[in-house]
Amino acid sequence: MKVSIIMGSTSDLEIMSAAFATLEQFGIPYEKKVISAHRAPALLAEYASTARDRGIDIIIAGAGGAAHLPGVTAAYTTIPVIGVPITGKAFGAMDALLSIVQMPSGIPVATVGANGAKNAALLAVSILSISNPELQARLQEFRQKQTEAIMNTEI
Ligand code: RP5
Repeated sequence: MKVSIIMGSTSDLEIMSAAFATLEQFGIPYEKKVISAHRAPALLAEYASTARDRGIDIIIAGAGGAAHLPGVTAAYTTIPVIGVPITGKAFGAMDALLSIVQMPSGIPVATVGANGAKNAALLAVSILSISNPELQARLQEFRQKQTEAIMNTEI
């Protein structure tokens, strides 16, 4: 069981580090890498097409702007890809959001909200928990604590 977290640039690192923290919280091993679909297309093709054989179960891909990283990644592998639209300089996160969520038919990318790296990791945990009762219990416990935190909140 292993997750891959990739991003288009080191400028995405701050946002994407929320995914590292969440996977660590659940004790899920992950690898992380900066790979650009347009600056290093051959590297991405090699990385994504060998991901399954390297033991990766899910790829989380964060990118801003034209944000083709998650889509190109998904085209090179049949393991689930979760896309994280990152806020850019010109249009907020709308350009990244639309280019990730609007994948043409045949190659899906599960898309979370703008800068939603934590939710991407939680979705990965949820998918992995389908065949992992221990992880299922940890996720249930996380939800319970979250609920209690709300219930105990006083303002
Ligand atoms: C995308 O372009 C990256 O994912 C990043 O969000 C955006 C800007 O990249 P830099 O110009 O900061 O490297 O490829």
